[in-house]
Amino acid sequence: MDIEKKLVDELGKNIIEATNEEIYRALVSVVNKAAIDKEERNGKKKLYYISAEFLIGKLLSNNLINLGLFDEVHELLEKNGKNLGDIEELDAEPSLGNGGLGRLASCFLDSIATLGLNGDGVGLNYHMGLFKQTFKDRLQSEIPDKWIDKDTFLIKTDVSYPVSMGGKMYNSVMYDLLVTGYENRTNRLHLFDLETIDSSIIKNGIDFDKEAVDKNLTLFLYPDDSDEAGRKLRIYQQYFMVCNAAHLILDEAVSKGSDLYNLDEYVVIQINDTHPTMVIPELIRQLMERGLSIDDAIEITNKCCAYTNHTILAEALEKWPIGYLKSIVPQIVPIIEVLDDRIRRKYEDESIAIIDRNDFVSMAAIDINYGYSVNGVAGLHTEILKNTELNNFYKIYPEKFNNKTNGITFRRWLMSCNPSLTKYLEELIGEGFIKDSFLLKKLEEYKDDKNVLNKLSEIKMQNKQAFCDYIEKTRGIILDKDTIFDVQSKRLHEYKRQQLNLLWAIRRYLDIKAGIIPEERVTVIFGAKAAPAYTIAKDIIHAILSLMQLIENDEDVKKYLRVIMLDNYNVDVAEKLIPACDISEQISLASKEASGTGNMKYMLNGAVTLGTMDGANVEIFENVGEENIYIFGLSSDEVIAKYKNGSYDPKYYYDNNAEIKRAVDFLVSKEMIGLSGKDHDESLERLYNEFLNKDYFMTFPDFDEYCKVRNKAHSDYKNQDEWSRKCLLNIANAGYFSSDRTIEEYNRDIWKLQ
Ligand code: C3B
Repeated sequence: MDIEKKLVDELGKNIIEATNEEIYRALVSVVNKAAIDKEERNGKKKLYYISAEFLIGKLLSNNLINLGLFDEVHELLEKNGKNLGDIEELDAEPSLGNGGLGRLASCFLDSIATLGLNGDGVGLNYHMGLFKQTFKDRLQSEIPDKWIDKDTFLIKTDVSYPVSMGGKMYNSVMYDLLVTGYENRTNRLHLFDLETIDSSIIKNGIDFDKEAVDKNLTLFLYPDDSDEAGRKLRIYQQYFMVCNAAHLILDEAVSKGSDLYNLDEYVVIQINDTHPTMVIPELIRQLMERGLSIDDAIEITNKCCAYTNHTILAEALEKWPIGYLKSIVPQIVPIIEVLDDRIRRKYEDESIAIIDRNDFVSMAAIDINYGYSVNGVAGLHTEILKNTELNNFYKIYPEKFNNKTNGITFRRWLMSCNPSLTKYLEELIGEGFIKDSFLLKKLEEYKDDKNVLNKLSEIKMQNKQAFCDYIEKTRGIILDKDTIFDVQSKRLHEYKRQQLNLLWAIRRYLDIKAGIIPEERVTVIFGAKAAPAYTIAKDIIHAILSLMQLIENDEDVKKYLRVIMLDNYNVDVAEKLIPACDISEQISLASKEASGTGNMKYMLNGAVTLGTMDGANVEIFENVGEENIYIFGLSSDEVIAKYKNGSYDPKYYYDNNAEIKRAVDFLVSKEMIGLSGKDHDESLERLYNEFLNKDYFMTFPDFDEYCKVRNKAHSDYKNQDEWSRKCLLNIANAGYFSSDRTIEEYNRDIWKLQ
C-alpha cells in the first residue's frame, strides 16, 4: 500500500505543508480505511463480549503497529519534518473504562482479532468517561474527561434500535471503533449512545441532573450511585446496553440464516462481570417477541451465555431492588420471576435463588444459574470462588466452573510502549515471541551473559530518563533516574493497600528525619484514581499528597526519598511509567485481588514484583521462581480464617508495635495537619481512626514483613548484575501472561469459534 499517496490524497496537499492536526485527521481516515479492508464477513459463529467498560487507550500507534504501517508512517513523517509522537499527542484517549476490568476487555479484543477469531465488543459510548482527576489543596477533584472531539476513530453507523425504559421510548444510535488484529483481521467494538445527550447539564465538577435520562444516559461511566437516582441511572445504562446488544445479536444471527432455535450455533455472549447480566432476561424476552415459547427461549439463552467473575468483594456483586426494575424495565421483571421460580422449585437452596428475601435481584445468581460457564480470572481466585464465595453454586454446577487466568496484549504492553526493549529482544531471540509469547523463554539462555544484562539495565535507564522528561514536561516535577523507581499504579482501593505503601514511606521519612540515612535512594511513585464517593480512598490520596508536599519542601529528606503521586493515571501514563519501573508493588490483602493485570505488564517490562500471594501474583511466583520475586504477608487461607473467626484487632498491633504506632500517629502530627493551615484536618483524622478502629484490609499484620522484604529488595538493587538477571528472568517468563494465551483458552473451553 502506498501510504504516502493515500496520506497526500487525504490531505489534499503535501505532508510538509500540513499542520499536525490535519495530519492526525488524515491518518485517522487512512487507518480506518486500511482496517476496514481487513474486515471479514465469514464465520458462522460470533462472540459478543459485552462490557460496561473498555479501557482502550490511544489508538493511533496501536492501529499502525497492528496494520503493519508503523515504521513506514514514522519514517514518512520524519522525512517531511514531522514527528509521530507530536501527532499522537492529539490522539485523545477514549475514556471508556475505569480499571483492570476495562483494560482486560480491551486486551481481549486485541487478542481476539489477532488470533483471527470472529468476535466483537459491545458497550456504551460515554461522552465524559469516568472523570479526569486533578489535585487541588492535596485533594482529588473530578472534572469531565471530554474525549470525543471532532476527530476520533469513532464511526457513526446507521444501526438504531428502540429501547423502552421508565415508560418512555429511546432510540439508540450505534458508533463503532475498529479493532485491528496484529497482522490479522479487523473486528469491531460497538458503542451504543443516544443523540439527545446534552453535556450542558453538567454543573460544577461532574454533578448533573440524574433524572434527565435522555440527556445524561451516556454522559459518564459509573455515575455516582450513593443515592437512589444514581442507582437507577446505572440500571438505565445497563439495560440500554444489553437491550441494544440483544437486538444486534438476533439481527445478525437471523441475517446469517439462524432460525433462532439454533442460536447457539451462531452466537456466544461473554458477560463481563455482572453489569451486562440483564442480557439474559432481555434475550429471552426478545426471543419470545420473535415467536419462541418461554421454555425454548430460556433453554437457548442458557446455551449462549457465559459469565466471568472478576471479584469476590460483595460491593461489586450487584443486587438491584426489584422495585427499581419494575419502574424502569417492567418488561423483563416477569421473566426474572420465572427464572427465580424455576430455581426455587428445582433446588431448595435459598442461597442460590435469584430474588432474595429482601426483594433484591442477585445479578450473579442469574448469570450462574442461567449461563453455561462461570470463570474466575486467576487460579487462586477461581479456587476461592469454588470453595468459599460461590461454593453453594459450585456444589450444584461443578461442570460450569473454570479458570481463565488473565493476560495482557504484548502489542500494546511491549511493542508499543517499550520499543527499545522490543527491538533488543528481537535481536537476541528473533521476532517469533510477538505471536508466540512462550518463545520469550529463549531469553533465559542469556541470564549469565554480562553484555546482555548490561544492555537490559541500559534500556531501563533510558526508559527512566524518558519518563523523567515526560514528568518534567507535563507536571514540572524533576525526578532523578538514578534512584530506585518503586511504583504502585492501579485504582485506589483499601484492599489494594496503597495505605500500606504509605506507612512504609512515612516510616522511611521519620527515620531520615531522625538521622538514620538509608543506603538506597528511592522514588516512590503512585498513580490512582479514587471513586468519587469513596471517602476513605480519597483520604488515602490526601495523605499521600500531604507526605509528598512535606518531602518536596524538605531538601534533607528529598535526597533520599521522594513520594510522587501522579494525577490522572490512565493508559497513556501507564505506557510511559511501566517501562521505567524497577519495583512493581502488588500488595493487596491476600484473597482480595482477583487477578491483577498491572502485575503482568510490569513483569513483562522487566520490573521485579514485590507482592503478596494473591491473584495472579501466585502464578507470577510459579513462573519466575522465588529468587526473582519478593513475597511477604498473610496467606489467603490465613486471611479467610481471620475474617471467619473475627479475631483481627488493629488496636492490638497499634499498642504493641512501636513502628506501626509511630507511622500511624504521624498522620495526625502537627507536620501533616499543619499543611492545611488549620489546627485540624478532617480527612487525615478520619484515616487515622479508620486504621485504629477498623483496618478492614489488615494492613498492620503485614506491616513488619512488608518493610523487611521491601528493604531487602532495595538493597539487592545495588548489585546491578544480579538485579538485571532478575529482570531478565521476569521478562523471559512472562510468556504465559499474554492475552493470546488467555483467549485461546476461552475459545477452546467456552466459545468454540472456528
Ligand atoms: C478487576 C479486578 O480487581 C482485578 O483483580 C482483575 O485483574 C481485573 O478486574 C480483570 O479481571 N476488577 C475491576 O477492575 N472492576 C470490577 N468491578 C471488578 C474487578
